[in-house]
Amino acid sequence: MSKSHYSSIVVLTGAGISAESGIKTFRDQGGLWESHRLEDVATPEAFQRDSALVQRFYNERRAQLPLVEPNDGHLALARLEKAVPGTLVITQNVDDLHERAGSHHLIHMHGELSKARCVKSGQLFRVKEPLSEHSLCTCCVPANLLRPHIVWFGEMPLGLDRIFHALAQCDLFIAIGTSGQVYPAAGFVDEAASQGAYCIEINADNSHISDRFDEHRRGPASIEVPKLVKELCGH
Ligand code: BV8
Repeated sequence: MSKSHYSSIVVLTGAGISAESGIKTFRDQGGLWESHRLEDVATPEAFQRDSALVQRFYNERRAQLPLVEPNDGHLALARLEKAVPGTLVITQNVDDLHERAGSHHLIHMHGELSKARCVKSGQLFRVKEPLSEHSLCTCCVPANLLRPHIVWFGEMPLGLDRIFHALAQCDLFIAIGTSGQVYPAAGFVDEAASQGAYCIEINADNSHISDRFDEHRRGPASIEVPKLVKELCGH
């Protein structure tokens, strides 16, 4: 197995890596935002205004998780982590396909569908049945509301200190299946490039940040990611 000459690899994934598993992206044809206005379901104000609608939006997406499987793109990234221990996957996705594929060095910077959070204590709970506007925590007395453990627009993404530390010292940055429209994730390539990392974009199409990359691999993630991983670690 050829040893990858990169020792510190940061991978940023977006909805495009889960598309071939059957999870809708946000901005492609028939994407999630077409059936829901962003402002109506993915902001704290939306949750204040109509928590039943927001809970329903996330219940719908959470219900998909047991019906979908990781694809060859997710599985290839898990192989890369085994071959190059200095690999970190940062995902904007809130599905559980990376962990189910076997990735361990993983940061869900926009939260996770499978978890709910106490609005007061911040404690996390695994979601076992659909949430409603009446769902309550078991960590407070009296109990407080549970919200989806999702980072909404205007909220602070998770793990940013670990993320910026990794970006500052990686020698390879790979973005997979992201349109580069949402910040601060869309700016990660600039952080990596500014300290000399080699930057590769894998996407079915052009993105808003394609011009920031040294190399582009146009095609579906389930084909292009295994190809790149094979070049990096021989299998
Ligand atoms: C923050 C969870 C401060 C929700 C998400 C004005 C007012 C208020 C805020 C802002 C503003 N202007 C800018 C902002 C900041 C804002 C922002 O960027 N807004 C955008 C819309 C302009 N960002 C925030 O509010 C963030 N917080 O800024 O806090 C701060 C700032 C700096 C430092 C610290 C703190 C919080 C953003 C998080 C929002 N939550 N998700 C949910 O999932 O319901 S974002 C949401 O979009 C998802 O996470 C999704 O992953 C993400 C990005 O979308 P993509 O993943 O890129 O998916 P998309 O559909 O767009 O693209 C799919 C791509 O895949 C395409 O390129 C397509 O070609 C490709 N593709 C498709 N199929 C395939 C494929 N590629 C390969 N193979 C295939 N088969």
